[in-house]
Amino acid sequence: MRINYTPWPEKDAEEFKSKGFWIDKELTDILCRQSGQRPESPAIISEDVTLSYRQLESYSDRLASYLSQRGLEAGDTALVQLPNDYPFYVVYFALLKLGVVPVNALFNHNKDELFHYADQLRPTLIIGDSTQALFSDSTFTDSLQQDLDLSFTLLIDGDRERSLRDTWLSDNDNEKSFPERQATPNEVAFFQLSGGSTGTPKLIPRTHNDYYYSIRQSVEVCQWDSDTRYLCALPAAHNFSLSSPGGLGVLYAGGTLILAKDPSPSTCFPLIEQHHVNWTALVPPAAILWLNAADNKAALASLRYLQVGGAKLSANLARRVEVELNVTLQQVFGMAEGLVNYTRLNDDAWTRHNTQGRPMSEADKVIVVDENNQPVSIGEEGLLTTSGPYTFRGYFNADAHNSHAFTEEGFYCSGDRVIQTETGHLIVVGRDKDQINKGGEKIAAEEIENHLLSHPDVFDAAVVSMPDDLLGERICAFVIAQPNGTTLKPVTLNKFMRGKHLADYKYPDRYELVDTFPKTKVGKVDKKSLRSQVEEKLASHKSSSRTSV
Ligand code: AMP
Ligand code: DBH
Repeated sequence: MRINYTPWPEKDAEEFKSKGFWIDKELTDILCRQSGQRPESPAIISEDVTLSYRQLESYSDRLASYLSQRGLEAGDTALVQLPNDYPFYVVYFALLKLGVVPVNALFNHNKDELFHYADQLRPTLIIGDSTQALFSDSTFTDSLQQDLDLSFTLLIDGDRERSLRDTWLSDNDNEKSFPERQATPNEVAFFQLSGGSTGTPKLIPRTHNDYYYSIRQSVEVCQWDSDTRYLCALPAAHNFSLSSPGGLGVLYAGGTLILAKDPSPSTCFPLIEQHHVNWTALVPPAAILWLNAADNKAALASLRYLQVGGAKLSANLARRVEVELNVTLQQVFGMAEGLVNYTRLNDDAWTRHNTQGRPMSEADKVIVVDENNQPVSIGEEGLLTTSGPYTFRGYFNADAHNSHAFTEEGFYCSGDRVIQTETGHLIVVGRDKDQINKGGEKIAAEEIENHLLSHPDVFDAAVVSMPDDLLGERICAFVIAQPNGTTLKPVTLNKFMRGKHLADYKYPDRYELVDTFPKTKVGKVDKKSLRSQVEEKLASHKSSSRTSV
């Protein structure tokens, strides 16, 4: 099956090739070049396992051969959910080698998200990890298979079927017995996930050519090489930690990728010390936890650069990160849809602390526009629109949404409110999309509202962000009960929502039961006003608890 996606116009594609942005190679080239150049160098360290480039290549060959024997072939799709452990990359490369196109769910995604992805992609194959809650009991995968009429599920350490780990650990003379196929660098390599702002999570088709360019260019901007020792503490599948430059960037550069199960100081500090990590990436709340782990900073002696992105970092925290952790900060403002901005390693302190970086490529086009799609001046606030050699042209199977996610010129409207400086750096000042950014985790308000509306006693629901010292934002759900819905209480709603099996970060942190919603002039729910309402409540609560102490 050929996966349907919106390609770049022929003219643009030709330009990207002639300028050397697209090199007509598949992402498997990342591993192939290094397993040739430095076969015995350590590629991945995860707990007590160290894989060399040669091993990573041969493990993924063996897995690809096994999957091919089981009937998988180019054009099939897969739903994968794996934690931060080396099998994530073995599976990633094995599927690329076969031309099987996966979506990699984040490991905090729950049943609801996985059902949605599977529903959209109709995967031939599901791969999970039996040590993770969802895949530890077979009822979930059985129901997924039955409901969606999917083929089969494989587990890293399964007992029901041959465990996947055995396929690559067994000494197999016939390591590479899957069909050679013609490279298709303009086709979709895998689907990235969007935080989204609509009712259903959206899938982002990423082609070999575009994604490979974003990785190579990221490596260039960050000046990574074989001495880079990068700690991946955010979920491996996230666009930030996969490609900015992330796990794939280290492998491209020939460095060493060290995997952490989570970004807490207690997990990461010993790994940094033990493996002489010199780069890592965090979201702002994790950076705050690192700042607070004051007693153990000697462990960070080898760390030179700390990337922070996914959500806005305040200038004050930016300064503290550099001073207190003794690192150079790199702000990263990216999106799974494409465009990634970095502060440069030699940017001055003001730029590093106050901006979210500038586009990584000379070929990125960024136009900041007003509500009528007219460009605003440098220094003025507006909406970010962008196009370029690694910014996608359409969500998968979402024509209606695509028709307003892009301008007529094919620029993606990211929904971010930004100011562009004289130097081309961007300062993120707000958001025009109906989304909550809870410390880097994006939540589409509409998705949560739809779940609330399915409660029989809920008449209407409006979900907005509320400020939070650690996470930046949390979720507040304003709810109007049905006229006769007498017993509606926050605890009831909370219990009801938990039954929806959503990713943990999506549950509202606060419920406000109200009689009406404020409306804008055109009769829409005035979310700005709801945000101020809850903000005021929180502020007065804070000051009253302060006076009562
Ligand atoms: P997604 O589309 O789910 O990949 O999320 C990308 C969005 O995350 C961007 O459009 C921004 O809204 C937000 N984001 C990412 N990095 C930053 C950052 N450094 N500062 C502020 N917002 C960010
Ligand atoms: O938040 C993001 O999606 C993000 C942040 C930093 C991203 O996709 C990226 C870098 O590539």
